[in-house]
Parts: sequence; structure tokens; C-alpha cells
Amino acid sequence: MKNDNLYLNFAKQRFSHGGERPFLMTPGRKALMYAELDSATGRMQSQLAKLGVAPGDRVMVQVEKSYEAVLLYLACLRAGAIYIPLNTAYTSAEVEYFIEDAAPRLFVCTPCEHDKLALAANRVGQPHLLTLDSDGNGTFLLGLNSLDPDPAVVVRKGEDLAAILYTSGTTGRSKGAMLSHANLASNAQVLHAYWHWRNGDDVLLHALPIFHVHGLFVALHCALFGTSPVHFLPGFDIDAVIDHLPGSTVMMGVPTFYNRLLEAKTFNADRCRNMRLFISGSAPLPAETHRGFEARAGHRILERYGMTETGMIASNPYMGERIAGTVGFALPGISVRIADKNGVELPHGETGVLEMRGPNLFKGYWRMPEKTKADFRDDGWFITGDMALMDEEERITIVGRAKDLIISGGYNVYPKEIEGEIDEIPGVEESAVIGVPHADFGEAVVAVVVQDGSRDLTESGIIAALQGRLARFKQPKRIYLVEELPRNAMGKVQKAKLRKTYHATYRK
Ligand code: MLC
Ligand code: AMP
Repeated sequence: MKNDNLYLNFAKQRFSHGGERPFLMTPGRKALMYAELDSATGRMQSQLAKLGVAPGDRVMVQVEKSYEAVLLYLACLRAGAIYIPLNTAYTSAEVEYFIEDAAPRLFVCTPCEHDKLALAANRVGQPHLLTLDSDGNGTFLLGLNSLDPDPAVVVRKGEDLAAILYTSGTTGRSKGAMLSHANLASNAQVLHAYWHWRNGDDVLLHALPIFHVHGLFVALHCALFGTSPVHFLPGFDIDAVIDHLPGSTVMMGVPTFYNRLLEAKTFNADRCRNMRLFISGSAPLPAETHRGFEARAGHRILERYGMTETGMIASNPYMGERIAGTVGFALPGISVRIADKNGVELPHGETGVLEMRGPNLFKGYWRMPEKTKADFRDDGWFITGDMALMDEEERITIVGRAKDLIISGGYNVYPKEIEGEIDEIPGVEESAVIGVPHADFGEAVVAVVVQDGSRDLTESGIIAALQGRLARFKQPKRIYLVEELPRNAMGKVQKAKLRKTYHATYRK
């Protein structure tokens, strides 16, 4: 029987290109070699089997970036288990929801979070809770060396699930986007070809987190398909990134990375002498960053556009013109249309909602058939919620969002979720959460709050009340206390008006 397990796609590539190269290189650690991958992931696959993880079971992971975290992801693919990475910034209160929703067979966390999570896991009846730290220690790894390094890679059909990635929703509850082996394989192959990946010769500079599509799939899959070495940095440290640029050829980042490089005095064209490609995505890249970067580094950043539910949808061309403020063309094999609110395609030049379909389109939201239905047209097109237009050549520009979403430093924040938490605070009558321009993060989260008069609230008091309830990046960076929120004739809060009132919050 044909085996469409994504792991075999990587393995095939590796075998045909030798494999005596480093895969991951983290400062202070010996490199992890491509030649070690099969046995290291094989042992972890055996460990998963020993723990009772069967094909189709969920494995939830909230750990720091490490070689072992990547190996665990690959081992889950091999084992036919469904990998669910979580942002390390999520609090145990937030994680409890994910455990309850996904019912994983195994949860792997950092050792310092173990006790807090054990309480949360107990409350929702979670069986296994094991640990993994960034240096390659933890209870998940115990006894690994005595396990079989070569178990058979579990047979998967293309449509079988490989991963579930949680993405927040407009209603405030996070939704698990179900991604299949074929979804991930098709997008990786397309990007690898579209960006002219140089098998063996490219060296990827990786400073992104590995719990989102960008760092985990887009970046690592390209490297795995190309058997490329990866400078695998623990996070975005500006000095470390600048130090590693001369030894790299490709970097992928969110716009904040590029804003910060431009702020750094030590960043210059000489540092980029071996680079062939800088890629930006996850949030709009300001045109001035694009132009400033070209002037300083001598490189035109290649901007691309995608989503958790779809992987990458569009990209500026590798060879052709890369235009600031546009996201280029639909990737090969992917169809894009700009539609009105009824799904009727609009002529070129008109703004509407971007809809797409293709082999990368996810299988729906985990255990949420209604939400899945609401985001698809009857003819199978997926409604992204992004407002866009296409020119005569079919080049796409993202002009805004139909969904009430803030993107801060590449992380999505849904106002509804934050408003729900603020409204729970005693003394709060109601709140409205908006994004305002921020030079570093693109947008910053700001809350406008009305008190109910039962007590005296302060900005710092409200921020303190949100600790432990929301991840730090979701917490408002400023709170404005007001008498009332502006509303339209229908009684709806006028967020556009609020955004206008507070847009200069971070103006220099
Ligand atoms: C950190 N902080 C943030 C933040 N990141 N606040 C708002 N927005 C963010 N993105 C806060 C911390 O809580 C902390 O606050 C303070 O800023 C410093 O924390 P830090 O850890 O030192 O921050 P830093 O390392 O500088 O992180 C910034 C960053 C990081 C931009 C490097 O956020 C990042 O790596 N973002 C990438 C996100 C990403 O990969 N997105 C892809 C999604 S996939 P305090 O108050 O506690 O000090 C997707 C699909 C697609 O969207 O198309 O790719
Ligand atoms: P996520 O849910 O984290 O996958 O975020 C996906 C969203 O990020 C998209 O729906 C867009 O709103 C936004 N996004 C990603 N890339 C870009 C880009 N290049 N330009 C504008 N918005 C983008």
C-alpha cells in the first residue's frame, strides 16, 4: 500500500542527497546531523508507541525551541500521531482549554511548567504529562537509547491528519485547524521550487518560534526538502541574527525582524554578502521597511502571504519584480479569487474578500463543524477574511481585514477574547480592544474601558488583573479609561472611530 506519510517525503530527499551535512546548528550545542535524523526520530517513534500513542492520537507540545522539539515533531509524523504545538507564552489557564478540546494522549511541556500544568491536566483528565527542556533533557527522553531506532514509518493516506494548529477566532474561542500530510507536503514542495531552493547549498537562518506555520512548516520544511543546514537560534536576538547572517543564504521572518534589523547600527550590506533571499510574512510588511531594507542591505525582501488554515497562498516572484506592499501571485496549483460578501467573483481592481482553494487547504476545524461550514462556500472555496484586490496581471495586494483581528509582531490577537477577559474584571462595565500602529510590532494591542462605578479602576490595576489569564503578547500595552464607547445607530461599537482616536499612541 502506498504510504503518503510526510516524513517519507523528507527521508527520500535526504537519502538522494547524501546526508552527511548538519541539519540543526544551535550556538553552544553540537550540530544535529542529517545522518542522525532517522535513528533519532525512530527512537522517539518507539517511545511514543511505548507510551501508548497510536496513529490518530494527538500529541500536544508546549516546549522551548530545541533539536529534540523538532525531532519530536518528525517522530509524531512517523508514528501517524497528530502533532499540536502550543505557543510557549500561553498560560496554564489557556492551555487547559486546549487540553480539554483536543484530548491529547500525551502532553509534553517544559520542566518548569510541569507542576502548574499537572493541576490543569488533572482537572480535565489528561493521562501522560512528560517534560522536555531546551538543552535536550526531560522525562520524555528517558530510556530512549535502549529503544528501537528503526520502527516502520506508519502508513498514512494523504488526507490523514499530520497536525492541528490552534488559531484564535472572532468569537473568542480558539479553533484547531486540521492539516493533513498532503496539505503540508504540497505546500512544502511548491515553496521549495518557487523560491529556487538550492539543495545542499542553502543555509537557513531560523530565529522564528516553531509552534506556528511560519517557523515550523514554511521554514523547516523548505530546509528538510533541500537537506539544508539551519542556524537554529533560540529566538530573535538581534546580535545573534546579525552575527549569523554572513554564514547564511536565506532568512525568513515576520516584519518586526526587518524593522529591528533596520534599527541596528551594525546591520549593513557586507553582513548580507552571502544572502540570496530574505522572506517576510505573517503580517503586512510596511513599504518603508521594504525600501529602507533595499537601500541598506541591497536586497529586495520577498513578501509572501498565508494563513494557518492554508499554509502559503501567494508569493512575490523569485525572479520577477518584487513590489513593496503587494504579496505577489497565487502559488502554482492554488486558486485565488476576490469575491463580494456572497462569494461572487469581482472584476480586477475591485476590493473584496480573498477566497482560495488548493491542495494546501485544511480539512476543517477540529470538532467544530459549524465553524468550518461558516468559513467555506458551498462550492468548496475557503473564505480567508482578508480584504484584497488583484490587478490585471493577477498580482495580489492585501488591503485590510474583514475579520476583527490584530497582528502584533506576527502573533494574532482576537479582540473578542481580550474583551471577554477584561469584562470579567470587577468594576468593568464594558471594553473595546483595538490595534494601533506600532513601529516595532506593526500593531499594538490597546483597550478602551468603561467602568461600572462600583470601584475605582486604574490602567495598572487592569493590566495586573490580566496576569496569568492571558499570554503576555495578548495583553493590552495601554488601557484608556473612558466614560462611554462610541456607537453607531445600531448600537455597535465603532472601532474605526476608536482606532482613529488612539492611532498616535506610539507615534515617536
Ligand atoms: C513578545 N512580546 C510581544 C510580542 N512578542 N508583545 C506583543 N507582540 C508580540 N509579538 C512581549 C513580551 O510579552 C514581553 O513583554 C516583551 O514583549 C519582550 O518579550 P521578548 O520575548 O523579549 O520579545 P521578543 O523576543 O523581542 O519577541 C518579539 C518577536 C516575537 C517579534 C521576535 O514576538 C516573534 O518571534 N514573533 C514571531 C511570531 C510568528 O512566528 N508568527 C507566525 C505566525 S504563522 P513583557 O511586558 O513581559 O516584558 C502565520 C501564518 C503566516 O501568521 O502567514 O506565516
Ligand atoms: P494566522 O492565523 O496566524 O495564520 O495568520 C494569518 C493572517 O496573517 C492572514 O489571514 C493575514 O491576515 C495575515 N498575513 C499573513 N501574511 C501576510 C502578509 N504578507 N500581508 C498581510 N497580511 C498577512
